Amino acid sequence: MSLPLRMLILPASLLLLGSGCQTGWDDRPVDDDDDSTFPTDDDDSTFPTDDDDATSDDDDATSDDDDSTSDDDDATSDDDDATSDDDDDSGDDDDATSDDDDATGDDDDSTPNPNDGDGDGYEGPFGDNSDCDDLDAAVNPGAVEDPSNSVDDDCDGDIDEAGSIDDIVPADGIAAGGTLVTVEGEGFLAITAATLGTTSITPGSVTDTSFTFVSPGGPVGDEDLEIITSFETLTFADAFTYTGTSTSIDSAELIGPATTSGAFGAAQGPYTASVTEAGTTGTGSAPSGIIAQVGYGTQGQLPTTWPDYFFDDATWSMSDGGSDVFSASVTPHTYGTWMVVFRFSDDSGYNWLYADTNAATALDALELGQATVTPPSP
Ligand SMILES: [Ca+2]
Ligand SMILES: [Ca+2]
Ligand SMILES: [Ca+2]
Ligand SMILES: [Ca+2]
Repeated sequence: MSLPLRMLILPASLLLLGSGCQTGWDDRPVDDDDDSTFPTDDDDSTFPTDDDDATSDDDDATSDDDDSTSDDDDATSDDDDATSDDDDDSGDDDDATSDDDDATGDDDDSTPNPNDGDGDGYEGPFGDNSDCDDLDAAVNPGAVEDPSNSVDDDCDGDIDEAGSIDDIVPADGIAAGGTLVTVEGEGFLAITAATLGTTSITPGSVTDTSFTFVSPGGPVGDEDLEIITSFETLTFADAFTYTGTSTSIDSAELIGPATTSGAFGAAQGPYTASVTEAGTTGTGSAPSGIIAQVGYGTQGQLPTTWPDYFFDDATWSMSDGGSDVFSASVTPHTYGTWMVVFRFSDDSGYNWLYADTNAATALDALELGQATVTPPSP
């Protein structure tokens, strides 16, 4: 009874195969082994090393990847094709060369750095010796110093050194905020929170010895900087001064020059400016209680509204009638054309009167000096 049933089924399956091959026998997918499991495996004996079917998997038992697509299909973890890229989906880099070929950014070849004994990414005494304990992965130059474990965790030569805030640059900025401030010290990798005054700030570009923040703005006056680390709280009193506009200085004017230029790193000027305050200036000696500074900032921006002007102290030159003249050079920190301005304070730097070339009118970007750092010749 079974024979007639098989004869009924066989013609039906042949019909099914034929329906997908409309141009005749020569154009059919090649099935060299002619077995019943076509097209999912290659088990012919004539050509054991080539994979005949149309699917992209490599079916034969040998470990080389035979098909023409660039992916490695077999189950073993080696990449069989001739190109140097690692084609399989697993995260390891299979070929024998020491480079990592896959598209992800991780280095996943299996060859460990023989000079990094504890695998923390820093080499010990047989390498560049940057790891001061190549048997302890928790100790390396990128680690955070724990001040309580009697270990030099960060390999800087000091054991259990406490954190510190040593310097803040610049130490003042406009009350509106926005000034990019750099803090220098130690132990900053362990920061968990920071505040300027009562306002929290977000440390950026954090290293063990420095971080930056953007001043959030506040009332004219001094603010403390406080940082909380995993181990301690560090406070720098009166770290940053929010500045305002002086109303007690009578007048100030930029004398000149209108423009200067120079190579990178060269001092430009000197620029000079005068300041007048009845009863204080014009005595023939440096006026008591007056601070003078020269600064530079972004082209077209005023120091009263633009947070990133860079100021340095100016020196008294002479009295001129009822006024005093100060002078200073500027050395912009990078290429480009910069606005140059003077400013004067008679209250220890809290409020400033800014000087352009026309004291009779409001501060104007068109009446500031211009210092250009010329690009290097090609
Ligand atoms: Ca190491
Ligand atoms: Ca180590
Ligand atoms: Ca240390
Ligand atoms: Ca320690």
